[in-house]
Amino acid sequence: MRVIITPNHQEHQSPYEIWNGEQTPHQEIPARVENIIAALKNTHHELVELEQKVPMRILRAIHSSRYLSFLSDFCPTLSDGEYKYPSVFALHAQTEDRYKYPLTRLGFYSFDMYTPLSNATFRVALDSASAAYQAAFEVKNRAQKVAFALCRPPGHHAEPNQMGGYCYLNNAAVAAQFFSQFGKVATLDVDFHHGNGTQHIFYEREDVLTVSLHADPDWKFPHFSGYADEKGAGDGDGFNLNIPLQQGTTNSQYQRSLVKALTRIKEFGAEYLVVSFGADTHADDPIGGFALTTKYFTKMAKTIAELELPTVIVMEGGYNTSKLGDNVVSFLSGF
Ligand code: Q9C
Ligand code: ZN
Repeated sequence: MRVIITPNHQEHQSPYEIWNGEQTPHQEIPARVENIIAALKNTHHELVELEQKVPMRILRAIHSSRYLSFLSDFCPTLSDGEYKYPSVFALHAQTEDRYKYPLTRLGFYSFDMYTPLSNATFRVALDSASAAYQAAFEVKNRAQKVAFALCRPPGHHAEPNQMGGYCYLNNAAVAAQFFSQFGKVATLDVDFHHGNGTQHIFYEREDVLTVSLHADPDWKFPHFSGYADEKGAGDGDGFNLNIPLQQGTTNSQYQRSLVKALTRIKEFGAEYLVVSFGADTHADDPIGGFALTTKYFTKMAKTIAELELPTVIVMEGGYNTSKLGDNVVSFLSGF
Protein backbone atom coordinates (compact mmCIF):
# COMPACT_ATOMS: atom_id res chain seq x y z
CA MET A 1 0.00 0.00 0.00
CA ARG A 2 1.02 3.63 -0.36
CA VAL A 3 2.67 5.12 2.73
CA ILE A 4 2.81 8.92 2.94
CA ILE A 5 5.98 10.11 4.67
CA THR A 6 6.99 13.63 5.76
CA PRO A 7 10.70 14.41 5.37
CA ASN A 8 10.83 17.26 7.92
CA HIS A 9 9.35 15.55 10.97
CA GLN A 10 12.68 15.45 12.81
CA GLU A 11 12.72 19.25 13.07
CA HIS A 12 10.17 18.84 15.88
CA GLN A 13 11.90 17.17 18.81
CA SER A 14 10.57 17.92 22.29
CA PRO A 15 13.56 17.96 24.68
CA TYR A 16 11.64 16.46 27.65
CA GLU A 17 8.22 16.21 29.21
CA ILE A 18 7.27 17.63 32.59
CA TRP A 19 5.81 14.79 34.62
CA ASN A 20 4.97 15.23 38.30
CA GLY A 21 7.13 18.36 38.34
CA GLU A 22 10.21 16.64 36.92
CA GLN A 23 11.82 16.71 33.51
CA THR A 24 11.55 13.16 32.15
CA PRO A 25 12.75 11.85 28.76
CA HIS A 26 10.32 12.60 25.94
CA GLN A 27 8.88 9.47 24.34
CA GLU A 28 7.67 10.95 21.08
CA ILE A 29 11.01 11.07 19.23
CA PRO A 30 12.07 11.14 15.54
CA ALA A 31 13.67 7.67 15.83
CA ARG A 32 10.15 6.25 16.00
CA VAL A 33 9.47 7.13 12.39
CA GLU A 34 13.01 6.26 11.29
CA ASN A 35 12.56 2.75 12.70
CA ILE A 36 9.23 2.37 10.88
CA ILE A 37 10.65 3.57 7.56
CA ALA A 38 13.63 1.21 7.87
CA ALA A 39 11.27 -1.73 8.41
CA LEU A 40 8.96 -0.69 5.57
CA LYS A 41 11.91 -0.56 3.15
CA ASN A 42 12.13 -4.36 3.45
CA THR A 43 8.51 -4.78 2.35
CA HIS A 44 6.46 -4.29 -0.81
CA HIS A 45 4.86 -1.11 0.54
CA GLU A 46 5.44 2.04 -1.50
CA LEU A 47 6.96 4.97 0.38
CA VAL A 48 5.71 8.28 -1.06
CA GLU A 49 6.93 11.73 -0.02
CA LEU A 50 4.28 14.24 1.00
CA GLU A 51 3.19 16.45 -1.87
CA GLN A 52 -0.17 17.89 -0.80
CA LYS A 53 -1.14 20.55 1.76
CA VAL A 54 -4.15 20.22 4.01
CA PRO A 55 -6.62 22.99 3.01
CA MET A 56 -7.35 25.62 5.69
CA ARG A 57 -11.07 24.98 5.26
CA ILE A 58 -10.58 21.39 6.49
CA LEU A 59 -8.49 22.53 9.47
CA ARG A 60 -11.03 25.23 10.36
CA ALA A 61 -13.82 22.63 10.35
CA ILE A 62 -12.08 20.65 13.13
CA HIS A 63 -10.06 23.25 15.08
CA SER A 64 -11.03 26.75 16.23
CA SER A 65 -9.66 29.60 14.13
CA ARG A 66 -8.19 31.19 17.25
CA TYR A 67 -6.29 28.04 18.16
CA LEU A 68 -4.89 27.82 14.63
CA SER A 69 -3.94 31.52 14.70
CA PHE A 70 -2.26 31.07 18.06
CA LEU A 71 -0.09 28.25 16.69
CA SER A 72 0.82 30.16 13.55
CA ASP A 73 1.56 33.41 15.45
CA PHE A 74 3.36 31.98 18.48
CA CYS A 75 5.74 29.42 16.94
CA PRO A 76 7.68 31.90 14.75
CA THR A 77 8.40 34.11 17.80
CA LEU A 78 10.62 31.38 19.29
CA SER A 79 14.33 31.15 18.53
CA ASP A 80 15.91 28.05 16.99
CA GLY A 81 15.88 25.10 19.39
CA GLU A 82 13.80 26.94 21.99
CA TYR A 83 10.79 24.97 23.38
CA LYS A 84 8.04 26.58 25.45
CA TYR A 85 5.95 24.72 28.03
CA PRO A 86 2.80 26.03 29.73
CA SER A 87 2.77 26.67 33.48
CA VAL A 88 -0.63 28.27 34.10
CA PHE A 89 -3.69 26.77 32.45
CA ALA A 90 -6.20 29.65 32.82
CA LEU A 91 -8.96 27.16 33.65
CA HIS A 92 -11.40 29.92 34.60
CA ALA A 93 -11.17 31.68 31.26
CA GLN A 94 -14.36 32.16 29.28
CA THR A 95 -12.45 33.56 26.33
CA GLU A 96 -8.80 34.08 25.50
CA ASP A 97 -9.42 37.60 24.15
CA ARG A 98 -8.22 39.33 27.26
CA TYR A 99 -4.85 37.55 27.52
CA LYS A 100 -1.94 39.26 25.83
CA TYR A 101 0.95 37.57 27.63
CA PRO A 102 2.08 34.79 25.26
CA LEU A 103 2.62 32.17 27.98
CA THR A 104 -0.90 32.73 29.31
CA ARG A 105 -2.19 32.08 25.82
CA LEU A 106 -0.01 28.96 25.59
CA GLY A 107 -1.60 27.71 28.83
CA PHE A 108 -5.08 28.46 27.51
CA TYR A 109 -4.46 26.30 24.45
CA SER A 110 -2.77 23.38 26.29
CA PHE A 111 -4.07 20.63 28.58
CA ASP A 112 -0.78 19.11 29.75
CA MET A 113 2.97 19.69 30.13
CA TYR A 114 4.02 16.96 27.68
CA THR A 115 3.37 18.92 24.50
CA PRO A 116 5.67 21.94 24.03
CA LEU A 117 6.01 24.32 21.07
CA SER A 118 9.09 25.32 19.08
CA ASN A 119 9.47 27.45 15.98
CA ALA A 120 9.31 24.25 13.89
CA THR A 121 6.34 22.64 15.63
CA PHE A 122 3.46 24.20 13.72
CA ARG A 123 5.16 23.64 10.36
CA VAL A 124 5.89 19.99 11.17
CA ALA A 125 2.39 19.44 12.59
CA LEU A 126 0.93 20.88 9.38
CA ASP A 127 2.94 18.39 7.34
CA SER A 128 1.71 15.58 9.58
CA ALA A 129 -1.91 16.70 9.05
CA SER A 130 -1.21 17.04 5.33
CA ALA A 131 -0.04 13.41 5.20
CA ALA A 132 -3.43 12.34 6.57
CA TYR A 133 -5.14 14.60 4.05
CA GLN A 134 -3.13 13.21 1.14
CA ALA A 135 -3.86 9.63 2.21
CA ALA A 136 -7.61 10.37 2.30
CA PHE A 137 -7.46 12.29 -0.98
CA GLU A 138 -5.73 9.37 -2.68
CA VAL A 139 -8.17 6.80 -1.32
CA LYS A 140 -11.03 8.96 -2.60
CA ASN A 141 -9.57 9.86 -5.99
CA ARG A 142 -7.35 6.97 -7.03
CA ALA A 143 -8.19 3.32 -7.43
CA GLN A 144 -6.81 2.27 -4.07
CA LYS A 145 -8.73 0.96 -1.10
CA VAL A 146 -6.34 1.88 1.69
CA ALA A 147 -3.43 4.23 2.43
CA PHE A 148 -1.18 4.75 5.44
CA ALA A 149 -0.25 8.23 6.68
CA LEU A 150 2.97 7.93 8.66
CA CYS A 151 2.12 10.96 10.80
CA ARG A 152 4.52 12.50 13.31
CA PRO A 153 3.66 14.25 15.57
CA PRO A 154 0.57 12.17 16.33
CA GLY A 155 -2.88 13.77 16.44
CA HIS A 156 -5.69 11.97 18.26
CA HIS A 157 -5.33 13.87 21.56
CA ALA A 158 -5.54 17.29 19.85
CA GLU A 159 -8.83 18.96 20.82
CA PRO A 160 -10.75 21.58 18.82
CA ASN A 161 -8.82 24.26 20.71
CA GLN A 162 -6.08 22.53 22.70
CA MET A 163 -2.82 20.65 22.22
CA GLY A 164 -1.88 17.76 24.52
CA GLY A 165 -0.63 14.17 24.61
CA TYR A 166 2.17 15.01 22.12
CA CYS A 167 -0.52 16.12 19.61
CA TYR A 168 -1.10 19.54 17.99
CA LEU A 169 -3.38 19.01 14.99
CA ASN A 170 -5.80 16.10 14.80
CA ASN A 171 -4.59 14.14 11.77
CA ALA A 172 -7.31 11.46 11.95
CA ALA A 173 -9.97 14.18 12.12
CA VAL A 174 -8.48 15.79 8.99
CA ALA A 175 -8.99 12.54 7.07
CA ALA A 176 -12.47 12.02 8.57
CA GLN A 177 -13.52 15.60 7.80
CA PHE A 178 -12.36 15.22 4.20
CA PHE A 179 -14.28 11.92 3.79
CA SER A 180 -17.40 13.37 5.44
CA GLN A 181 -17.96 15.54 2.35
CA PHE A 182 -18.78 12.32 0.46
CA GLY A 183 -20.61 10.08 2.95
CA LYS A 184 -20.81 8.59 6.42
CA VAL A 185 -17.48 8.18 8.19
CA ALA A 186 -16.37 6.04 11.12
CA THR A 187 -13.18 6.63 13.04
CA LEU A 188 -11.75 3.61 14.86
CA ASP A 189 -9.05 4.41 17.40
CA VAL A 190 -6.89 1.44 18.39
CA ASP A 191 -4.08 3.43 20.02
CA PHE A 192 -3.49 2.45 23.67
CA HIS A 193 -4.80 5.85 24.81
CA HIS A 194 -8.28 7.25 24.41
CA GLY A 195 -8.70 9.45 21.33
CA ASN A 196 -10.18 12.35 23.28
CA GLY A 197 -9.55 14.93 20.57
CA THR A 198 -11.22 12.92 17.82
CA GLN A 199 -14.16 12.19 20.13
CA HIS A 200 -14.71 15.83 21.02
CA ILE A 201 -14.27 17.20 17.50
CA PHE A 202 -17.16 15.05 16.25
CA TYR A 203 -19.12 14.78 19.51
CA GLU A 204 -22.23 16.56 18.24
CA ARG A 205 -22.24 15.10 14.73
CA GLU A 206 -24.29 12.16 13.48
CA ASP A 207 -22.41 11.86 10.17
CA VAL A 208 -19.14 10.84 11.85
CA LEU A 209 -19.19 7.90 14.27
CA THR A 210 -16.23 7.88 16.66
CA VAL A 211 -15.17 4.59 18.28
CA SER A 212 -12.20 4.11 20.60
CA LEU A 213 -10.69 1.10 22.41
CA HIS A 214 -8.25 2.20 25.07
CA ALA A 215 -6.87 2.00 28.58
CA ASP A 216 -9.47 2.87 31.23
CA PRO A 217 -9.09 6.60 31.97
CA ASP A 218 -9.20 5.83 35.69
CA TRP A 219 -5.83 4.17 35.09
CA LYS A 220 -4.11 5.93 32.17
CA PHE A 221 -3.81 9.18 30.23
CA PRO A 222 -5.79 11.25 29.24
CA HIS A 223 -7.77 10.56 32.46
CA PHE A 224 -10.48 13.17 31.75
CA SER A 225 -12.29 11.31 29.01
CA GLY A 226 -12.73 7.86 27.53
CA TYR A 227 -15.46 6.55 29.84
CA ALA A 228 -18.10 4.18 28.49
CA ASP A 229 -20.93 6.59 29.36
CA GLU A 230 -19.69 9.24 26.91
CA LYS A 231 -22.06 8.64 23.99
CA GLY A 232 -22.19 11.92 22.07
CA ALA A 233 -24.47 14.95 22.46
CA GLY A 234 -27.16 16.79 20.51
CA ASP A 235 -27.39 15.44 16.97
CA GLY A 236 -24.37 13.27 17.83
CA ASP A 237 -26.08 11.49 20.73
CA GLY A 238 -25.39 7.77 20.23
CA PHE A 239 -22.58 8.37 17.75
CA ASN A 240 -19.61 7.92 20.09
CA LEU A 241 -18.55 4.56 21.49
CA ASN A 242 -15.84 4.12 24.12
CA ILE A 243 -14.56 0.71 25.14
CA PRO A 244 -12.24 1.15 28.14
CA LEU A 245 -9.98 -1.83 28.86
CA GLN A 246 -8.06 -2.97 31.89
CA GLN A 247 -4.39 -3.41 32.63
CA GLY A 248 -2.92 -6.56 31.08
CA THR A 249 -5.57 -6.87 28.33
CA THR A 250 -4.65 -9.90 26.17
CA ASN A 251 -4.97 -10.57 22.44
CA SER A 252 -8.20 -12.54 22.87
CA GLN A 253 -9.79 -10.01 25.24
CA TYR A 254 -8.88 -7.20 22.84
CA GLN A 255 -10.25 -9.16 19.89
CA ARG A 256 -13.65 -9.53 21.57
CA SER A 257 -13.88 -5.77 22.14
CA LEU A 258 -12.72 -5.07 18.60
CA VAL A 259 -15.56 -7.22 17.22
CA LYS A 260 -18.06 -5.15 19.27
CA ALA A 261 -16.57 -1.94 17.89
CA LEU A 262 -16.80 -3.22 14.30
CA THR A 263 -20.39 -4.37 14.82
CA ARG A 264 -21.33 -0.80 15.75
CA ILE A 265 -19.50 0.57 12.69
CA LYS A 266 -21.41 -1.82 10.39
CA GLU A 267 -24.73 -0.99 12.03
CA PHE A 268 -23.97 2.72 11.54
CA GLY A 269 -23.52 2.10 7.83
CA ALA A 270 -20.09 3.71 7.49
CA GLU A 271 -18.94 4.39 3.93
CA TYR A 272 -15.41 5.49 4.88
CA LEU A 273 -13.08 4.44 7.69
CA VAL A 274 -10.23 6.24 9.45
CA VAL A 275 -8.10 4.06 11.73
CA SER A 276 -5.96 5.71 14.40
CA PHE A 277 -3.25 3.10 14.88
CA GLY A 278 -0.91 3.12 17.88
CA ALA A 279 1.51 0.32 18.67
CA ASP A 280 1.55 1.35 22.33
CA THR A 281 -0.90 -1.52 22.98
CA HIS A 282 2.09 -3.87 22.56
CA ALA A 283 3.18 -5.81 25.67
CA ASP A 284 6.66 -4.24 25.60
CA ASP A 285 5.61 -0.62 25.26
CA PRO A 286 7.32 1.52 27.92
CA ILE A 287 4.22 3.63 28.72
CA GLY A 288 1.43 1.17 27.83
CA GLY A 289 0.08 -1.71 29.89
CA PHE A 290 -1.73 -4.16 27.59
CA ALA A 291 -0.28 -7.54 26.58
CA LEU A 292 -0.79 -7.52 22.80
CA THR A 293 1.77 -9.26 20.57
CA THR A 294 3.37 -8.25 17.29
CA LYS A 295 1.65 -11.15 15.55
CA TYR A 296 -1.76 -10.12 16.84
CA PHE A 297 -1.50 -6.77 15.02
CA THR A 298 -1.93 -8.68 11.73
CA LYS A 299 -5.10 -10.35 13.01
CA MET A 300 -6.40 -7.01 14.35
CA ALA A 301 -5.90 -5.43 10.94
CA LYS A 302 -7.44 -8.39 9.07
CA THR A 303 -10.53 -8.13 11.25
CA ILE A 304 -10.79 -4.39 10.53
CA ALA A 305 -10.22 -4.96 6.80
CA GLU A 306 -13.27 -7.27 6.73
CA LEU A 307 -15.37 -4.08 6.77
CA GLU A 308 -14.14 -3.64 3.18
CA LEU A 309 -14.35 0.14 3.42
CA PRO A 310 -12.16 2.78 1.79
CA THR A 311 -9.71 3.26 4.64
CA VAL A 312 -7.02 5.65 5.82
CA ILE A 313 -4.68 4.42 8.53
CA VAL A 314 -3.10 7.21 10.56
CA MET A 315 -0.04 6.65 12.77
CA GLU A 316 -0.58 7.69 16.39
CA GLY A 317 1.51 6.43 19.34
CA GLY A 318 3.83 3.51 20.08
CA TYR A 319 7.01 4.12 22.07
CA ASN A 320 9.06 0.94 22.02
CA THR A 321 11.15 2.43 19.25
CA SER A 322 13.10 -0.72 18.38
CA LYS A 323 9.89 -2.79 17.94
CA LEU A 324 7.83 -0.11 16.25
CA GLY A 325 8.85 -1.03 12.70
CA ASP A 326 7.95 -4.70 13.15
CA ASN A 327 4.65 -3.78 14.77
CA VAL A 328 3.65 -1.41 11.98
CA VAL A 329 4.68 -3.90 9.28
CA SER A 330 2.64 -6.59 11.06
CA PHE A 331 -0.42 -4.31 11.19
CA LEU A 332 -0.19 -3.19 7.56
CA SER A 333 0.21 -6.77 6.35
CA GLY A 334 -3.30 -7.53 7.65
CA PHE A 335 -4.71 -5.18 5.02
N1 Q9C B 1 5.41 10.18 31.50
C1 Q9C B 1 -0.05 9.18 22.15
O1 Q9C B 1 0.10 7.98 22.28
N2 Q9C B 1 1.62 10.29 29.11
N3 Q9C B 1 0.11 10.05 23.19
C2 Q9C B 1 2.86 10.65 29.63
C3 Q9C B 1 4.24 9.38 31.26
C4 Q9C B 1 1.26 10.95 27.88
C5 Q9C B 1 0.44 9.55 24.49
C6 Q9C B 1 2.99 10.23 31.06
C7 Q9C B 1 0.87 9.96 26.83
C8 Q9C B 1 0.51 10.60 25.53
C9 Q9C B 1 -0.35 9.77 20.83
ZN1 ZN C 1 -1.08 6.38 22.66
